[in-house]
Amino acid sequence: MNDLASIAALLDNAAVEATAIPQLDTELTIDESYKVQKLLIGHRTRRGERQIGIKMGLTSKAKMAQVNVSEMSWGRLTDGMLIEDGGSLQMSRMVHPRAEPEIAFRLGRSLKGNVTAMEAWLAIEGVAPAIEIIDSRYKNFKFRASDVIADNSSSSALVVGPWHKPDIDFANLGMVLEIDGQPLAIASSAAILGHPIRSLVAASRLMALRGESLQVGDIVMSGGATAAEPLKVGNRVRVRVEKLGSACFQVDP
Ligand code: OOG
Ligand code: MG
Repeated sequence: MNDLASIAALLDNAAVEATAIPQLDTELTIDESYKVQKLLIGHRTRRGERQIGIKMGLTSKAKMAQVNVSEMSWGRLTDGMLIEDGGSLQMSRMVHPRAEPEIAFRLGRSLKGNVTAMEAWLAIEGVAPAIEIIDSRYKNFKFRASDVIADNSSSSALVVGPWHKPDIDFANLGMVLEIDGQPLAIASSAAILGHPIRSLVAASRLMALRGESLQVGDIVMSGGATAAEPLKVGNRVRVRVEKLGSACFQVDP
């Protein structure tokens, strides 16, 4: 199947029905994959969701190794994906969700194309500890770079903790992902491309390749610092980030 609109409809349906589909049978080009992603988000916006920013994918070695894909990518976030800090994720709406510890940025200025790390830093209005819940629509999280980009880079939900001014040095902060009080994944924010600011620089550059840019107020998730952990009903999930505090949610049926 290479009709991009049908692939988008298939992926949207898999997300709505919370049922996994096999990896796409044809390998799309990266350009086609981002076109599918855009069509896919169109299904969500027609249902009343609003885009609130983007998430970067595969910005750490641990993440690349876990899914065996080493091409950095991005996906779109909507208000329908937001879970309030301390809130709940509904398992019945998920296929096989996993949580990963991230650093989130909120922009006070727009960013477009190739920018320096300093320009990216000056655009940040807030930095926060965050958890991304990814939920690949593909069976067993098995995908190529093109498949996962078409599937909106596995975007499913996000929880953002307290916002801080960007004058906190976030280059090398300890990050812990806890499930039911157990620290399961531990890393430094430096695991994100050596410095999380590079993820924001890359976001601006990669979006420009698709004719898009970051707007004032956008949230950018910088990517998981560790491998993602699978979730079960009843789990209480928390990320703690040195100096930035924590964010948490629980998994309801
Ligand atoms: C792809 C999405 C990767 C991240 O933070 O690296 C991602 C996946 O692992 O399913 O969200
Ligand atoms: Mg992520």
